[in-house]
Amino acid sequence: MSRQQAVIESAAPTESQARIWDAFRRWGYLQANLDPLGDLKPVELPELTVSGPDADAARKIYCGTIGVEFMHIPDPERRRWIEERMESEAAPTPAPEQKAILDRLVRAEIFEQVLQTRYLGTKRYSLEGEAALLPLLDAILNAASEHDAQQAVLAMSHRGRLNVMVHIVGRPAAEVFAKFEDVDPRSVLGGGDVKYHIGATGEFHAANGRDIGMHLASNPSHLEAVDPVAVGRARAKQTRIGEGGTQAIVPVIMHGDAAFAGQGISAETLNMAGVEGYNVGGSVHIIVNNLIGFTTVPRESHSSRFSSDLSKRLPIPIFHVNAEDPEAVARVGRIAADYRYAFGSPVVVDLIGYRKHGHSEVDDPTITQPLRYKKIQAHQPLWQIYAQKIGVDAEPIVEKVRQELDAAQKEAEELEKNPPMRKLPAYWNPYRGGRYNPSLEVDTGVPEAELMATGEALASYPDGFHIHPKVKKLLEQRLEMARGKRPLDFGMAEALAFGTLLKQGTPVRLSGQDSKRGTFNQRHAALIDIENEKEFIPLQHVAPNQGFFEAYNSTLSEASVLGFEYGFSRDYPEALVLWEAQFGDFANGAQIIIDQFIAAGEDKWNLLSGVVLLLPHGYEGQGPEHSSARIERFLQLAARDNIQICQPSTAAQYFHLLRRQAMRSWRKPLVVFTPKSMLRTPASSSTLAELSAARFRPVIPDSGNGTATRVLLCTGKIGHELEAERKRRKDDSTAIVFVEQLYPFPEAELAAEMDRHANAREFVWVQEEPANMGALAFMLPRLERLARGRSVRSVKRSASASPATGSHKAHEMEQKTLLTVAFANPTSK
Ligand SMILES: Cc1ncc(C[n+]2csc(CCOP(=O)(O)OP(=O)(O)O)c2C)c(N)n1
Repeated sequence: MSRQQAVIESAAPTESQARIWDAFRRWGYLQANLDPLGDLKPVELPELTVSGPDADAARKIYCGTIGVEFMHIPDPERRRWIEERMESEAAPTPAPEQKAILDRLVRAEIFEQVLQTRYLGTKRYSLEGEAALLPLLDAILNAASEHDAQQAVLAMSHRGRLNVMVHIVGRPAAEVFAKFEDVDPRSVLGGGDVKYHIGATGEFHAANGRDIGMHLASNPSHLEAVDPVAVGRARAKQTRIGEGGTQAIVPVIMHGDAAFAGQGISAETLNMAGVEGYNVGGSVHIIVNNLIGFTTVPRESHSSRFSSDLSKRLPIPIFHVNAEDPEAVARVGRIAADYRYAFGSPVVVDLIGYRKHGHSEVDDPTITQPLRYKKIQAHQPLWQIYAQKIGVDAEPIVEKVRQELDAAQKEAEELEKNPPMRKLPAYWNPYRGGRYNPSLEVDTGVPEAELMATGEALASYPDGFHIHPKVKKLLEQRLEMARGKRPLDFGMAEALAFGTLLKQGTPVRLSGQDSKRGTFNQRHAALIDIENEKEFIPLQHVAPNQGFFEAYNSTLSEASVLGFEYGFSRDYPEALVLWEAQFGDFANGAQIIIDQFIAAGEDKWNLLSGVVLLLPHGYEGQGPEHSSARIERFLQLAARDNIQICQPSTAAQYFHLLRRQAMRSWRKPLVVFTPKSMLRTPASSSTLAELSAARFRPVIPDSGNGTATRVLLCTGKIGHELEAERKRRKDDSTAIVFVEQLYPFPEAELAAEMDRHANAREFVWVQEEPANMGALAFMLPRLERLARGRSVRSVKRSASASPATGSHKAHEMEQKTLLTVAFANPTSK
């Protein structure tokens, strides 16, 4: 019998009783006893100033050390579920469980103390003050195991990370100590990462005797950036499993209170939770809430009482719990995990404790929070408080843990190198990273008959499907393309690249804003029945045993969606995973993901990804914000073959580039500057023969016989405009060379083409972008090297603070001048 029922003797509560219970369910959390140090004062509420047996019972439940926010959830079944769990008598914690909790609390704190004594003056971002995180994770993972969880994808920032690595992920303490010893600095010269950012894998031994595989994601310092990455990884792992995937794989994401409230990417990631393409059956969020961020107090960190408030935008529960009541913490952990499994919903646990030391251990917090730290310094560690409460002498446990850690430290000194804390899953075995070499290349051409058959499938839809007349026309044109009766455009080339890869068994996943149709009306991956809006996706019907094809319109976010797709690619190396920006310049909303994961992930963590970024780029007079995907920024990130940066100028080149990305064993992020106007220009269209020819060409040589006296070099759409201008001028002394792959720099191919033009007196880099943008700064020194003393010039727009003019007419004048200057010939008199 629930407490509520015990109090309310009649079967149906009276109206006033119902009102009392409703008030406590709704507002009780505002008076709950959540802060161990008492700085978070209860809110005075007239609704709760009631007395009587119902009020007493409700107050005990909703204003104790657990405060739950759930009355904003519209679904009555979910509210009832929480009421029942909250209002049923909490069984007393059995003695063995109490012992287990105590053991965890001791381990959490003694581990930190040992690190503190041994490695004085190094940063470790202690968990002290939030030691209850360990029993919380225990409870969540134990409950998840009851629901058949096989793996958990964990993400967290610096705070308590080393502790979690050892006590939850299951890495030996000796490995963590070895990182502090930093025994072999030469092995990581110029690379690697600090110990509180690297990932780890291991096993969590659940109370029911089963193991859960642990994957703690590597993350950068940039707080919360790892959130969507972890969720994307979980989704990939779930996709691998198929049915039952969301049961088997549970994401658990830990946050700092300041970061959770302040970083937009937390909100963006939560917003994806219920959206089909990104749903993971609910992630478990834990705010490790020490009521401080570095030196900043909550009232300076967020505009609301709780850092968790942004999660109220979703219909999901938030459990606040006082970190100094470990039994309540464990109870919340169980309820939260069960809720996730019952409804496939995210849950938030706000674990409110304190931070024992400064932001790091070398920081003095008494300068900025003198009063709070006076309290903290006088405060007993949780294991002592809890041991007294349950009447157990903890000293023998402390002694045992100290001995174990002593032994681990001796072991660490003997470890020769920093050991890897992570083992990659077997599905990574066929793939490699590192430096490029030409032996990695594979043929990507597809026989014409095969292209035709695939094209036929792509233009088909079921009988009775009511197709939109414009789409019908497009499909008819595609059919003509497939039959060799019409040149192939970029849209068809992409569909054929996907279709032929799918037939080979390669899965394809594409997401981005409006990516199903395509921003420029060019893709139409999903056909929509005009009578019932049902979808038909031809790429899901190209062959019986094909790879899966998924295309999703994403939420209007760059950072979280790219982070998610990067994460997905990390756990699905055999799939072609693409993220598309609406226009290329919007990619800067995802700059943290690009800088910290995509460009630097291999260097820092030795983790590979083959994620593809499709970034529409090109100067077409659409204004400052729809012209540039910022080629210059990607080139600045390029080093040691970490990424590929390409701009295919024809449909066939795009086809080969996409297939190459999936078919080579080399897993490297690929940045593609994709076309807008070029989507449909005849100059960039291709023939079936070009799609069946062997490979992507990093450099497209000039079509002439090598007698030109000037060579214009360029990338992308401007090359077609230069060719048209050359034709108009009937100029036969100028060669035009397309650099299709900017990075890794195609040195051999470009050198061969430049050398072939033995009569050339000058080489001119021509770009649409202003002088401070585009590939200019990257190309010039390289061209100078390859020109062997011959002149190298450049033609570009004047340096500019914004990428392009807002006036279409001004754009046209500039473009015309660009072409005129490109053909002006100062060296021939
Ligand atoms: C995006 C970003 N901005 C700034 C920082 C610098 N920084 C590191 S920790 C920290 C405070 C974090 O506070 P909180 O999220 O409450 O976690 P806590 O350290 O208290 O556990 C800041 C500002 C960062 N790492 N990332």
